[in-house]
Amino acid sequence: MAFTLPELPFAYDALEPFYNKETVEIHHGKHHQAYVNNANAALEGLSQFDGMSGEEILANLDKAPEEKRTAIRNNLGGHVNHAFFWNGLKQGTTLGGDLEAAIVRDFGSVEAFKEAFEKAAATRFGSGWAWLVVKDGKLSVTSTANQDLPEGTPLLTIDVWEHAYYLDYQNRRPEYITQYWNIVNWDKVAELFAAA
Ligand code: MN3
Repeated sequence: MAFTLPELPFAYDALEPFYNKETVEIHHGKHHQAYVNNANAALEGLSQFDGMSGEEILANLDKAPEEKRTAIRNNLGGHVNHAFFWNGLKQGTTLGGDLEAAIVRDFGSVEAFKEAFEKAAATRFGSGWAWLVVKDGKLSVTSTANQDLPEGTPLLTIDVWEHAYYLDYQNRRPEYITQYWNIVNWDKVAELFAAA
């Protein structure tokens, strides 16, 4: 078994001017590809994971030899998180319907949700991800370090590794986070919420 780099669900320049072509090309073609390659190398010969999804393998890391676990967690986690991230990006969608109602119910307002998400993304020290997740029907915001996955079912994520924004925003992570709202694929988030 081997994981492969998924094709992007949009053209490399589809997120401009908020997320530019060169950033997407390097982020997908170099960074994400490296996670795929390194995950495959770490998993080589581990037939106990045959047929499992990336998420399933990560949930069963104790079945891997101890010396392989860190490499699998970091690199397979990197692959799973980036695949999820790309699927959540698109320009021109809007938040509405049951998802908006649930956000208002659980955060008080859409603005309060956005503030909580931006804060989680801005205050994640070093490299990691901020998330909107649903667990037992309730929405919440969280963040994870490195390439760790969140608890609960992820609906939306932002990559706050420096490689995700440095070409476009240099050290200005808060500006990248604010601009991110222009490229959230709310249709995908609503679809994931309905399925959860
Ligand atoms: Mn990244």
